[in-house]
Amino acid sequence: MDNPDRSQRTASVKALAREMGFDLVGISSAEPFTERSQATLQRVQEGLMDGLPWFTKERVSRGADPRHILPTARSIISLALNYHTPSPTEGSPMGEPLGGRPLRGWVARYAWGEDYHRVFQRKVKLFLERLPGVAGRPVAARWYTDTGPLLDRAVAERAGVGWFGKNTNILTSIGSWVLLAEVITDLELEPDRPLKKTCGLCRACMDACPTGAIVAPYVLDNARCISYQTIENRGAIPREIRPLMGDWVFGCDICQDVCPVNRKAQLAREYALFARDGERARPELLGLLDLTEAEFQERYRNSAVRRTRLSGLKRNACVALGNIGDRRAVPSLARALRESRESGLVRAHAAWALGRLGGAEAEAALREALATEQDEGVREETRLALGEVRTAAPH
Ligand code: B12
Ligand code: SF4
Ligand code: SF4
Repeated sequence: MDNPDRSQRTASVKALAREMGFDLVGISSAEPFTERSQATLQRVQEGLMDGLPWFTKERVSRGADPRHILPTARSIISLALNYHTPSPTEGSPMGEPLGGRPLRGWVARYAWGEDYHRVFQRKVKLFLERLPGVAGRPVAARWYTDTGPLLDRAVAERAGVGWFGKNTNILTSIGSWVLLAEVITDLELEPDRPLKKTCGLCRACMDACPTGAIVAPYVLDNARCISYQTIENRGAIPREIRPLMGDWVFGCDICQDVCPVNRKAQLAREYALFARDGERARPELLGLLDLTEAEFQERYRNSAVRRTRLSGLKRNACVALGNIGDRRAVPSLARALRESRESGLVRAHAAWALGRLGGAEAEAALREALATEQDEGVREETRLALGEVRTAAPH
């Protein structure tokens, strides 16, 4: 039977969430997420989450039951924030005109503006300050976005915010360009029903993924995903993955770009998530190779891009330059191979890119490096690159 108090309270909580600027809001019960947690534990067991040492079975088990986190939990408020901001290549007023000249990479859309963790933090803080007023009593609450033990997507699914796509993202009525957060509370709220939508026969994302990371519908092999390799991997990118990465230097949006659900995706309203300039979305790659630590810290001060660190970003820029295949990059890559003393990771990937680009100048740089390089890993990459440099087609 309907409970008018509960209905009224739920409507007020949802209205408050919308007032705070959240694009979608739904309510889930605080019952354990048994099915989705078991699927996740199985993925961990099968090695599909390998490379994420913090993503442990204990973490999944803790997140499986919201009452492990808040013993008095009754409901979870699932919140979504639209980050479908215009691409600078689509004529955004903020985007500089992108001619064919500079060599540029791509940053995934979610990282174009201010770090979304910070944006959520500001908004949820206000929401929590006003929640007791709406509820008519003090409220016990814990909230997370991304970094908590809860499965953000499983919460959104149960709260009817969206449904799982085969690319494992949550798709919604306004597109899949949404970031998720949730507030676990001791408030009794009226749960929403999960949506009945599915991908149907579509498999566009699976066919478009360049690395074959979506190994089956709803199953991602983390280690094959460009997003993992460019953001989370702290070491060398496997040689067989590098040529498949195109010009992505932070994250990857291909499986969302091709998704038909996004053809009608609404544009974001949250200004903090917009790219301040074209460089945020399409950084100039030779410039990235020359960044100092201080410049990196300054430029990405409030950005999610910091997560990959300077050496990771330079590593990714080397791979992108190797894939773009324009020999104007050779002098900068040669300099990175010679002068990136602090990072064997950058030198190794610069060697790889030089091998891909080929030509006399690239070969000379590789030979010079082999004569002086001390790090055995970099020496091996340099030797392999020299083997390729002779066969690389001129551009
Ligand atoms: C680890 C992680 C990653 C890893 C691993 C991805 C992965 N497989 O989970 C890496 C670094 C690769 C990654 C990449 C990205 N991520 Co991420 N990531 C996470 C994190 C921290 C945990 C995800 C998790 O629990 N994975 C465990 C696996 C097993 O879950 P899963 O793949 O979703 O599998 C589920 C479904 O398959 C479902 N399922 C299983 N069988 C079946 C069968 C059917 C029929 C159905 C319907 C469903 C279903 O159950 C599983 C468990 O819930 C979450 C934040 C959080 N705390 O939840 C963000 C999160 C998932 N990431 C997010 C984003 C934005 C991204 C990227 C788009 C970023 C980018 N542009 O580069 C990519 C997308 C890649 C992709 N195709 O998924 C958002 C997703 C928002 C959304 N709309 O879905 C989240 C929720 C962060 C946030 N708070 O907004 N991510
Ligand atoms: S983010 Fe890119 S690499 Fe990862 S599954 Fe999607 S298309 Fe594949
Ligand atoms: S591209 Fe097709 S299969 Fe993949 S998530 Fe979108 S609708 Fe589903």
